[in-house]
Amino acid sequence: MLLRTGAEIPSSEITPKELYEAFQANRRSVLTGLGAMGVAAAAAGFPRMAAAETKLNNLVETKYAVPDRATTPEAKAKSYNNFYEFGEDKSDPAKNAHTLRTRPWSVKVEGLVQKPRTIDDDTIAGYRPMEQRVYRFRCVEAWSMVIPWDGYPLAEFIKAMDPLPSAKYVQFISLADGKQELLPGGIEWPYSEGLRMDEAMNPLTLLTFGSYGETLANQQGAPIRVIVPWKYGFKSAKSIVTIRFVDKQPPTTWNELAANEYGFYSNVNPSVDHPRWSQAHERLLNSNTIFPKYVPTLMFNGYGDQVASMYAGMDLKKNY
Ligand SMILES: Nc1nc2c(c(=O)[nH]1)N[C@H]1C(S)=C(S)[C@@H](COP(=O)(O)O)O[C@H]1N2
Ligand SMILES: [Mo]
Repeated sequence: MLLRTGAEIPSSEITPKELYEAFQANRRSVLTGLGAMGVAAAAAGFPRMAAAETKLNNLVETKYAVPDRATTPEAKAKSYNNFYEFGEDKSDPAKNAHTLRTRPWSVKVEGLVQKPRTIDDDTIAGYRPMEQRVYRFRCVEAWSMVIPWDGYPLAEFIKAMDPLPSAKYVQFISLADGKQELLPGGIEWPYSEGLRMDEAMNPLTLLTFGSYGETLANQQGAPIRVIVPWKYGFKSAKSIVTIRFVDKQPPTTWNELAANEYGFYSNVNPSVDHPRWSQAHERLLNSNTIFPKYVPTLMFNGYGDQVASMYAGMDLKKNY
């Protein structure tokens, strides 16, 4: 019915105006992408209309809150970032990432998958209604933020992509076109990360398009990233251009750079210290006070109930 154009029933009469406009703006990409299913999802809650940090509509609240900690102020979350493509200081990405062109954007889905394809980010975003999830996001340098991330479970997208049974891992590759970024030396670009298939399919793993109810800021990895809340921050690749299904553990940027410091799994684990610092405590970046507040770090970042079973029988000191 939504597809009916022309005289008989203007779509504007059967959908809220805002949704109608978003729908019109995105219809072409939706139609060429996932077909009728995508259109249905778009009607259910089309998430974005324009570039840079526009409001997301029809967010669904989920149960993944972190009730014991205050939400990090939005300004902090968007000015204290790691995005090495745009510089090495925490303040660099917010200053430098304006050169990132997030539109148009497309993601290649390739490797061990029924039908390799290239999909634009609007189509991917419109595929399911967005959920807002408040996560305790934990960086490896022993600090944490509590950020409401907006997206939907990566599992939903993976199922739709129909990977082959031989696909055991998912690799995420970030943009590095050499013109939009600074790409400092010492790191082999593009940034690459990966998850085991069961980790990628865990309902906590979020395909992320926004935070605080808005589309992602460039420095947060716009327009599309993942959030893996029970792992250290570097597992959550930003500005993804390729999602590749593979049969072997894929190479990952930090592991290649310093394997003794950064493992493939990188589950938050207070009993495994980083060679250069303890990981037993974390500094809360959830207030703007000048006195840092430290709290004990929780195994799996507090998400053990949802994820611990995936590592049953594994030595997490060896598989750090
Ligand atoms: N492409 C890319 N993704 C990346 C990084 C990066 O440098 N490049 N840094 C990682 C690290 S170390 C962290 S802690 C988080 C930071 O995410 P945030 O800036 O949104 O808090 O992004 C991760 N994803
Ligand atoms: Mo990090």
